[in-house]
Amino acid sequence: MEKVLDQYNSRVYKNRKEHMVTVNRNEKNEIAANVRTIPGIITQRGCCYAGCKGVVLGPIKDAFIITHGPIGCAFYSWGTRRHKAKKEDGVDNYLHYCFSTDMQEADIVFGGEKKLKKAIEEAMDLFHPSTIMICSTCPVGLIGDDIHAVAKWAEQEYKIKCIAFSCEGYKGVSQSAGHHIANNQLVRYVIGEGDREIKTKFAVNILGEYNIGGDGWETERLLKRIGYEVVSTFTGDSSMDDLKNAHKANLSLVQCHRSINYIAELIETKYGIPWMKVNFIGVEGTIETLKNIARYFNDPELMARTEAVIADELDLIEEDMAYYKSKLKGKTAAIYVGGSRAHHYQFLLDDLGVHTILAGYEFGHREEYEGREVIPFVKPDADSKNIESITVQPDPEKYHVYLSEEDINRLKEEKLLDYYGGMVKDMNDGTYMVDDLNHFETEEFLKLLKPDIFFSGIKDKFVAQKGGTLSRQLHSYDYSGPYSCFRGAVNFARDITMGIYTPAWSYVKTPWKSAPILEGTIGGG
Ligand code: CFM
Ligand code: HCA
Repeated sequence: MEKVLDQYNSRVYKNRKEHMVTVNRNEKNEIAANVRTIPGIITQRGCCYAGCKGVVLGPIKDAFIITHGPIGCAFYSWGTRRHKAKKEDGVDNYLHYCFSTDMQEADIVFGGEKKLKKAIEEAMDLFHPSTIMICSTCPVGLIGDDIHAVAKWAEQEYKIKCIAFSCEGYKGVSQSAGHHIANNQLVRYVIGEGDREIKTKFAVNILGEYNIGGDGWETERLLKRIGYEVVSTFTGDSSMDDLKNAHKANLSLVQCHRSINYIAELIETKYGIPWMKVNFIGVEGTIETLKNIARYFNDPELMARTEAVIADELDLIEEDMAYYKSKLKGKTAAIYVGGSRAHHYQFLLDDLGVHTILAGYEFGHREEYEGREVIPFVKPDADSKNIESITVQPDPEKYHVYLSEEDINRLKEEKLLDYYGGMVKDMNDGTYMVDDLNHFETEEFLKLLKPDIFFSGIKDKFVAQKGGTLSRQLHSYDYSGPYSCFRGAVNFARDITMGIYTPAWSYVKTPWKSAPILEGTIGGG
């Protein structure tokens, strides 16, 4: 770490040092996170608009989203995230479209509301959507267009739902602010409006699952196989009608905590529906999650069905997983992604014998690294008076994590009972956590640590590969997926085995490894 930091001037050194931790599980592992990136540093982070429009709202298939602003923001958030959606009878699907007001200089000077209204008129003429969402980009906030007034006008004029999101890119320090804005509006204007009939007593919402590469479909298939009813998924392959009915579920399952914790907590406060942190990435992680959910409902038949489905799904993948593990065991990985996958994917890598030596989030908050302080308590089973599960939660009203006795004992033994939820408890001593890893640090850490694979995104993938390190995108899964649950684990294992064993790496001869970098002069005609 010092070798990387030493190359900075003293101010940057001081700042960046606080974002780096060498894991020592006997200590607190405090890390600076969710704070502003120093201007001039090439960060991988995105903006508030990306978090709101791109991440949370983007996957809702029948929401007609208008990006209000100059064309760039709409264009660069068009179709890159691979949140998939199926055609559904009677439900519009706008996912392949990209709508924008394409503001010009005159709109910036004289105001863009007229153009926004015109865009809505055009949308109504051509597509007749029942929901329009308006998302602001930076200039809209700067010139003060009142998108909320325009939304009200559209609702009256066309008798549709129109929701405005003031998610100007500059708000906050990353995508994270945009998640919050999207979550608030969905709770305020969408959830609670439906009156769908719920057929089972095991009705769940899947929150923080955006169906990247089909992950949500795989999770839903598994849950339905066991006997759960999935009321809504926020927001992968979702329709407005699904989201409107979220308050009808018995339990919310939270896959990506970072982007959706606000909705989980607000649904709990407003409708009394508890939520539980889950993880469907990794074989062991999925098994533990399925058992935890069954424990929550505390129904013997559901429990038996869970065990049976786990056994069957395992049976189907065991041979493949063993083969890939034999190819991957002992390899090392570095992971740098948004706000949850840098943790979740460590479970899947563990299943394959791959050690994670460096991990970091673009915009995770401190609790995603350090975990939350928890107060353990035993939840007695009301019916049988048996102690069925042990609940660990920092705030009994808000945070529900159901753990087995085995888990509790392990946590006790490892002196980790005081913290729950962050990635640090799942990392080994001597590995590194680096927050908001920038381009310079990426190259330096890759040179020093030489992981066999670097999981990241589009902005740094090719820099890594040109330097001879395999890189797979953990945002979009390149062109692959699903990676969730049991079958997804095999897809993932296959993809990284192919990547590591491709003969291409023997042909990568970076010039700087054999000769000094060319020097020359610029100019002179
Ligand atoms: Fe949650 Fe996500 Fe992630 Fe995220 Fe994202 Fe994404 Fe991500 Mo890219 S919601 S925090 S804002 S799991 S878009 S589907 S891959 S950075 S780790
Ligand atoms: C975003 C979206 C992103 C970007 C991925 C990447 C995604 O942050 O705005 O940088 O490769 O998953 O599509 O995180």
